[in-house]
Amino acid sequence: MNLQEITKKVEGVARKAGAFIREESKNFNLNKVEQKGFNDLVSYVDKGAEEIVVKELAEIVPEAGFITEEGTRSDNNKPLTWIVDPLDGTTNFVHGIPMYAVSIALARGTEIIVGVVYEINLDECYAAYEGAGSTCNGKPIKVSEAGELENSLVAAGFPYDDGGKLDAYLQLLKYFIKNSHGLRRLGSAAVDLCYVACGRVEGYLEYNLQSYDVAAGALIVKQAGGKVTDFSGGEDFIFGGQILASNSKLHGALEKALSEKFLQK
Ligand code: 2AM
Ligand code: CA
Ligand code: CA
Repeated sequence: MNLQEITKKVEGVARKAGAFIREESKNFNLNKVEQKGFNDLVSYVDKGAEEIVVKELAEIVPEAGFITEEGTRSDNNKPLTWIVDPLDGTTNFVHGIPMYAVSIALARGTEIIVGVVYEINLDECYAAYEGAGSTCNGKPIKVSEAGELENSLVAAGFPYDDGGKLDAYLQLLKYFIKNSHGLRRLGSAAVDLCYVACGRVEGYLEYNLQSYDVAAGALIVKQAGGKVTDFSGGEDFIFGGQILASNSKLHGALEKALSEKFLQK
């Protein structure tokens, strides 16, 4: 099977897991959850979606290993590895905010060669494979053309483990609030990245993330003409826990702000 065929099949898998999550969201009730135990129900939906994904991916490329958030399968010493977050944006899901996604990537070594993100409630399936450009529901997408921070919208995540640098990070975010069209906190790293890819936002940054949060989305940004680095401009953004994604044109300005207001603090 070639990468194009694999990507098509992975889109089907993401949509299937997404349909399961969408169905579960209809029965979702915070009071009921508290009785059952908050984490149990969430992990039931996350794990249920992951089981669907893992079973189907294993049939598409049987020789590939897995890195998955819920640990349904873990086997990351193969030449090819599936990197899976079955539900990215769990806090949104729990609170009934309809922005969450299924994220699936295929890596060759540490290089991502296929990425699919399905934003469940908008029914938007983003996909890319090595060298082919990015699509949303089959149509080509491109990053935006804006080159100035003053004409840009920036998305950022707030770290759950701030590494003792939350004050510096908030100063950086304050700079973006004051000098751009605005700042957004969408709550799903996978969706943030796809919004850079399709031009809804010009830049996105977050730290203390895991590979399964960003692997698929990072390829989708790059194949849509964007740029993705770690906070220092390097390549360690899948496993390194820091990600800066942009439409390329804005990257320098974002990197400069990060360096001056965060890294040097
Ligand atoms: P998740 O929904 O799969 O947990 C939002 O800032 C991003 O951070 C999401 O992609 C989210 O992925 C991730 N994240 C990491 N740690 C988290 C936590 N403790 N609670 C919620 N989201 C977390
Ligand atoms: Ca995640
Ligand atoms: Ca998750």
